[in-house]
Amino acid sequence: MTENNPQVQTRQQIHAAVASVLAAQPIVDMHTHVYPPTFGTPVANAAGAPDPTGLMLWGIDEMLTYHYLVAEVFRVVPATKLPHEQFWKMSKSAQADHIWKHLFVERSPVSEACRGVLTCLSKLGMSPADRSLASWRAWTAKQRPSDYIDKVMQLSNVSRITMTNPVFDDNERARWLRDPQVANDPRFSAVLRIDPILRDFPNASAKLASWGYQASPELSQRTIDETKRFLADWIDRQKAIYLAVSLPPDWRYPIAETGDPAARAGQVMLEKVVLPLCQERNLPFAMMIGSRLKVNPNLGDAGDMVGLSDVQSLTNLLRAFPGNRFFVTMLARENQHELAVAARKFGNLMVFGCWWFVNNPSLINEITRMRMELLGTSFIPQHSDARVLDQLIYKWDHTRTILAEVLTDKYADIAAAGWNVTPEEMQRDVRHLLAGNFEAHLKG
Ligand code: FIX
Ligand code: ZN
Repeated sequence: MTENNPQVQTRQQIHAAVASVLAAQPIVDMHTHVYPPTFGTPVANAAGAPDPTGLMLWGIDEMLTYHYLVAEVFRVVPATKLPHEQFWKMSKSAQADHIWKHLFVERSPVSEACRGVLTCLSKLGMSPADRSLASWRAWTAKQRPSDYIDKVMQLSNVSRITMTNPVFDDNERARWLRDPQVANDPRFSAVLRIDPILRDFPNASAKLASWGYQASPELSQRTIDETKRFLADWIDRQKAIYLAVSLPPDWRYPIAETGDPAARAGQVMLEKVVLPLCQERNLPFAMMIGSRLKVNPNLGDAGDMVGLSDVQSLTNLLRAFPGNRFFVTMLARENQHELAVAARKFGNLMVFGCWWFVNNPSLINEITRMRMELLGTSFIPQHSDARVLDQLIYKWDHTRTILAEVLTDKYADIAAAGWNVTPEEMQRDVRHLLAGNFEAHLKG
């Protein structure tokens, strides 16, 4: 018997309550590659002429040509049969036709990325059973991009979309410089993404110099001051809510004085520019660790790979910078347990997401259970990493389903020990997981 509920809840009762609370909780998606229409869209639509270099990707052809599916189709039709350069010369719709034919029609679409397309179509009201790209394309062309964002946010119950804004991307940077209001859309938040500063400072410093900042590959105080001024200018321009970087699996901290010069430069930038600026501006720093880029350059964005990273380097950094707040996710399944244990040691670390190659049901389930058993509700179970707007629908639908199973089991476990969680307490927990932990770690 417990004072708040005399009857031990059945698992079925718990699951029903948990699923309802999860469905009702608006999500703040902390990492996506999604953009508002003000960044242009290459997709034919009812609101205006497409912009071939536009950054807002949505609709059936963009869903089908998602880089996850490009990687998968080259397994079925290898480059020996369809050379990469020939594929890249195909139109977007021809690429989509090719992927649809080989991954959906001629083989069952059972991969997570294939299944995601089906979930999106179904939730958007287009029956996958029709198997008709033509009708889906016609429907897409009748949509207005901004209204479509509202539709997708309503279907996925995402209340806020956090962008990724790579300042070294020429297309994106030009759009910010042309129109400082380009991201002035209340549904979106900006994030200053700075990979070259930490991964390739010699070349990054040359870019800064060409943009009027007196930086050079030499790690002088002037270079440090000018790089900081550059980042501060872009934090202000973007109204960035955090800074972010993706790091290779061989990122180490600290690096010996005699270490690789480019890695040393990255370390100096981290220690003397990025983390001090984040602390001054009360901004967290997000580190996504484990991406080995372009292992197969012929595949474009699909050519990146996972590698085993070093969590001890992360704990060295957390210990050295107790005044900074960090969001961290790691790409290798094998790093997840050590990362969760690291979060038990450092309150300035907020573990987040099942990133990229671990964003699959079997691994989301495993990782989320492990994190909850080690961290309670003090972590962020997921981010979508959506590159195509529609993907918010499937990435969150699939995660909610798994989260419902995990939470139901955990609540059932404590109910068996006499602790029944009320629906109000479930709602509180789910709000922490899907919005509150992110918002609290942003503010500090
Ligand atoms: O570095 C990142 O933000 C990665 O998420 C992307 O580069 C990656 O291509 C991706 O979209 C994974 O889901
Ligand atoms: Zn990403």
